[in-house]
Amino acid sequence: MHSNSDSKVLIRGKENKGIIEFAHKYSPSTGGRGLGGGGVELLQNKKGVALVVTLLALVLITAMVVEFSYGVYTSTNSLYNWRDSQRLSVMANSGVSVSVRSLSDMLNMQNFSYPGVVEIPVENPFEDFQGMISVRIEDENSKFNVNSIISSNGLLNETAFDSFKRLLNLLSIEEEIADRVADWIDPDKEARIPDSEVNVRNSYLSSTDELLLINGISRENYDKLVPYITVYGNGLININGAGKPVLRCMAEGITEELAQRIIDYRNFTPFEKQEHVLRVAGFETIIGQSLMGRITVKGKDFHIRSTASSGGIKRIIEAVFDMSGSHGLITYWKEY
Ligand SMILES: [Ca+2]
Repeated sequence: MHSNSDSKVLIRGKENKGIIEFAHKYSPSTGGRGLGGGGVELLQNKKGVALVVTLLALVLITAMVVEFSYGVYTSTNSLYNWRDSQRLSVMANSGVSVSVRSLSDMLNMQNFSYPGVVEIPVENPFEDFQGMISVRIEDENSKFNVNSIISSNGLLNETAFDSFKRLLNLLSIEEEIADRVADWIDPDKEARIPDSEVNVRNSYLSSTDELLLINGISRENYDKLVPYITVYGNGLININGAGKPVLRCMAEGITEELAQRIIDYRNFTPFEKQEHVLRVAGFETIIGQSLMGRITVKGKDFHIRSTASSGGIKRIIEAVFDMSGSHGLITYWKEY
């Protein structure tokens, strides 16, 4: 499915003499490509060259500290061609660093973040490296936070719970999954449905993978659900990035057409305040009002996946950064 939503990306990067600003507009006809659904837009473009400049600068800097990390990599990668592997690791790290810096600049500069997902593949970033660095930045606030169905006092958050059930319905997944997840998270042992309190964790999910441990959640259901959910963030949904099912699950009356109007609106001009949703036709009254306090226009937690590959070897870093402070704070890190 192709999508023409979210066609603008704003990236700032540092270059020798100071901060320069890159503002790129990608139209679907000139290379922006969408994977559809869930705000999963893949933006491929020739203008990604701007990122190359930033990447190159960082790659050069990090190359200088390669020697420092030799010790670590000789022990963990002794079976590999460790030099190549280490080089890719440095590249992947550079991708993460560039992403965090760009995000930080962007978030400090403006009071909104847009779009929900950006993916920029960079081929042969510099002369001496034949390979690919691909960075994918995803706003976790563009998804539904499954942890939000249980409030911090341990009780059900009815509004969020209803949203979760609607999301499941929209994805053709049995609604009782919501009960199972609620019992998995809530501290009590009162089963909402038979066996939903058996072998449960009774605490918040630390990753979406944990859903696979819950009785009744099949791999198939998980795969359908996972693009639209998160365990990070404050439970507020970023209307500048949320995909259609996430927008729709927020309130009963949000039809496919109304959700599309939000997407069309933000494509034209991203929302700068939550109240601006009231400007979208159909949201002026009760539906729009019901969203106040439940939505945001700025992401807080961002998932970054940086892949460096060359000659059949690949290094991937997946990380989540809390960007609410002046610098990104790592809340998750995996390298493989
Ligand atoms: Ca429980």
